Amino acid sequence: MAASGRAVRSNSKTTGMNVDADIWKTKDKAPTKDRSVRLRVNPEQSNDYRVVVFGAGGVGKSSLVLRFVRGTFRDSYIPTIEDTYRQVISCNKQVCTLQITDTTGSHQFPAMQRLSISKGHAFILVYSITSRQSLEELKPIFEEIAEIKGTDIEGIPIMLVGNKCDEVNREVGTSEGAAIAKRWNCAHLETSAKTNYNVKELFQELLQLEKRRTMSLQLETKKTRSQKRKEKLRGKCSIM
Ligand SMILES: Nc1nc2c(ncn2[C@@H]2O[C@H](COP(=O)(O)OP(=O)(O)O)[C@@H](O)[C@H]2O)c(=O)[nH]1
Ligand SMILES: [Mg+2]
Repeated sequence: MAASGRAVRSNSKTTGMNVDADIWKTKDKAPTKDRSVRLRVNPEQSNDYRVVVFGAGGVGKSSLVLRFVRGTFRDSYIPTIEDTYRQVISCNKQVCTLQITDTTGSHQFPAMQRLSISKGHAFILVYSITSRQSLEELKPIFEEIAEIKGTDIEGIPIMLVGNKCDEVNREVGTSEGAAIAKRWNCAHLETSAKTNYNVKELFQELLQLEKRRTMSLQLETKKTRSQKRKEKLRGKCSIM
């Protein structure tokens, strides 16, 4: 199909009017060919930007996502299987969907994990500052991301996040988290989903790390008709 699509285009370019005449002759078949050309969509050109959140169970992945998407927080712990949330953002001055996938934990469902990594454009790796173990559990996840993405990893936004920084029983120092982030060549931030500390900043920074597209959480608002008219009138006025 694809090959025939290309052939149609290059023919019409090189032979011009004669090909058009041929199309009229084979009127019934031509539209089918044409449709196949238009339906081919490159997934990389789609308007979705996929962010995947990884980390051990209980570190606050779901809480961070829910705080960001809905502005809510709950004290109870409800284990997640996999949930995806969607937000409208601006990408290269166009409207785009930010897809946030909240995963189950560190190493359950390896096939799902590999699929999420292959599809993901950016990653948030969460540990709890109250658990050294949760930071250690991120190492195999980071290694798997590095393995699947290969040399592309350099351009992939990754944030290492120390959540629950409102807690007093700290096991991981801020500088320890920062040192690991430096080793993994990614950014580091401490957050609290509970007190809403650095949550929006986390997503903002992640989008800023993406250098292949220009992305922002703010949508550029379109001017209304009356705004445009007012501006036009203002431009016409002059001091007599
Ligand atoms: N103190 C504190 N508790 C939090 C924070 N974020 C999440 N929690 C609590 O940690 C538990 C696990 O949170 P959850 O988001 O379900 O963790 P997940 O398994 O990583 O998705 C819940 O009881 C939350 O209320 C935080 O920033 N500070
Ligand atoms: Mg969860």
